[in-house]
Formats: sequence, structure tokens, C-alpha cells
Amino acid sequence: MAESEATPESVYMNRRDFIKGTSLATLATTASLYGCGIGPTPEPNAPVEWSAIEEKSYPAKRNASYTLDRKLTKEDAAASFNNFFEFSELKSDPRFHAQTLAIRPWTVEVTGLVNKPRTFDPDDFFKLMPVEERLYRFRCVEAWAMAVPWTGFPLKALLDMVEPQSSATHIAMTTFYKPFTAQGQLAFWRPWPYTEALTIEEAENELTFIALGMYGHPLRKQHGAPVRLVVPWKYGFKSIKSIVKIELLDHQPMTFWNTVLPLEYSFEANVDPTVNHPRWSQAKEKMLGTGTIHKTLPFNGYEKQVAHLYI
Ligand SMILES: Nc1nc2c(c(=O)[nH]1)N[C@H]1C(S)=C(S)[C@@H](COP(=O)(O)O)O[C@H]1N2
Ligand SMILES: [Mo]
Repeated sequence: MAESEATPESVYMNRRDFIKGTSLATLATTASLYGCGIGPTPEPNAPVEWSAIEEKSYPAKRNASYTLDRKLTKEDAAASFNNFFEFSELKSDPRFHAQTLAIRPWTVEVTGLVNKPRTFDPDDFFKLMPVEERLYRFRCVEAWAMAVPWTGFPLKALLDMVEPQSSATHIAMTTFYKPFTAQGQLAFWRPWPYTEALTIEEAENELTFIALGMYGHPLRKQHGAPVRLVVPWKYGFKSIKSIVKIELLDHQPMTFWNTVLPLEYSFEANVDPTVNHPRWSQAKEKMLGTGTIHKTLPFNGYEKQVAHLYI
């Protein structure tokens, strides 16, 4: 299918905002901060920053249980087409502007309904968690897809360490809030910081992965360095980038896209070829880099591991 059939979230939002007539000035300010030369445009793909423990930990051993039905996406294709609204509404931009994000020091606070709340440094994860490499398919709600090697660990291992209380039903995750670095966050009509959430059962599923790296090295900043979520059976917007907080709750929280456009971006957001997005079909998907078209699979091909969660 043509990429143009899948109107990105951003185009629609802009149109809506224009119609409402509330945000022209802010759009212009944001565009000019980035576009009209307050500071130079950063170089794309700044060298990956390695900590000492990362130097020792890559390449991580690949877990052979997760295999692909298609070729891996070329790293450069994945790194040049990104949704990261904190930095830009254009997919070609995060590879430049995300490079300004400082990723050390960085902390991830794990809190809420847990017996052992704890704050982690990304390096702690290499010491405490079973870090491995997994090949996963990834499907954006906009009908593009990729197949990539992630390095990280199952979220369940982290939850086991902090001990969720029996009242916890959901897990919420939050991205950083730095509007002077990530100037997309100056768009005041959006519910920053970006948040996402899962049920506890989804969070504890074997597939739910916290990624620290990709393609055998630490994450590039446009992919959500230093720590992001990967939920391969759900549309890509669930896979929140650059996480600073994980909170266990006893209710379903608000999330970013579900708040902005609830009729288009459901909370559950499981990949389903039979349920079309209101503005385009979800029956097929186009691979980044090659443009190859594949049929979209129920649960993005992970039916065996997750279908039981939804019966
Ligand atoms: N914080 C944050 N996380 C985010 C997004 C975002 O804009 N901000 N975009 C989401 C969407 S829509 C997709 S498709 C994936 C894209 O991940 P990638 O750029 O690594 O391919 O990140 C998701 N995580
Ligand atoms: Mo997406």
C-alpha cells in the first residue's frame, strides 16, 4: 500500500489544531525554534555513547526462541524513520534532534504498588537483569513495519525484583519531560510527558521486553535511549521511549495517544488486520528500507504467546 494512504498521526493533529484555531502561534514558535536557526541542526546519528559495562556486555547472547519470517531491516532504514514526537512530528527529524538529549546520568524510578520500590541506573540493568538479544517484528499503527534485533531483558524480571502488590492491576510508564531540549514538548495542547501503560498480565508476558540496545550496540537516541519498552504484538505507539518512571497502579491510567485521539488509538492496541484504523486499512504493512509488503498477522504474528490474555 502507498505510504500516503496512512496519514501519520501528526498530519491529522495539525489539521485538527488548525480547525480549532487555537495553536497556530505555538506551532509557528516550535517550527521556528527548530527550523529557523536558534542553534545549529545537530549532526545525525551521533556516535553511540558506551559506558564501561556496556562495552563488556555487547554483543549479548541471542535467544534462539524468537525467530523471524522475514529479513532484518537495515539499521540505517530503522534509524532514519522514527516517531518521537518530543523531538519532531516529521519522521526524518528525530535522527538529528534527538541527539541533543543527555542520556547520562539517567534514572528509572520503579514505584507505586510494589513492596521494594527502587531507582535504577541503566548500567544497573546489565548487573541485575538477564540481558539477551531477541529478533522481533515491530508494527506501527501507521502500517509501516520493521524486523530488528533488540538487546534487553523481559520486563517480568524487573517486576519480580520490586515485588508488585496483589492490588496492582496496571503498569504505567513515563518518558522524560524536558521541553527546552525536546521542543516538541512546547506543544502545550498535548498531554506531555508521553505515557503508556499495560495490564499486569501483559507486562508479565514473556514477550514484553525492556530494550537497552539494538543492532548489537546501545540504543541510538532516536530509538529511545537509554531505556525503552518493546511490546511486539501491539501497535508501535505502546512501545514507549526514553523511560524515566515505571509505576504500578490499581486502575487503568490515561495514556498519551489514547488521550489525544481515543477513537483512533485504543488503550489495548493489539495488532489486528481485521480492524481498520478509521482512516486506513490495517490488512497489510510495508517494511522500512525494502518497501516489501506483507499481510498483517493477528497479534503481529505472536498469537501463540498472547492470544490467551484476551479470551
Ligand atoms: N516517548 C515516545 N515514545 C514513543 C513515541 C513517541 O513519540 N514518544 N512514538 C511511538 C511510536 S508511534 C512508534 S511507531 C515507535 C517508533 O519506534 P522507532 O522510532 O524506534 O521505530 O515509538 C513509540 N514510542
Ligand atoms: Mo507508531
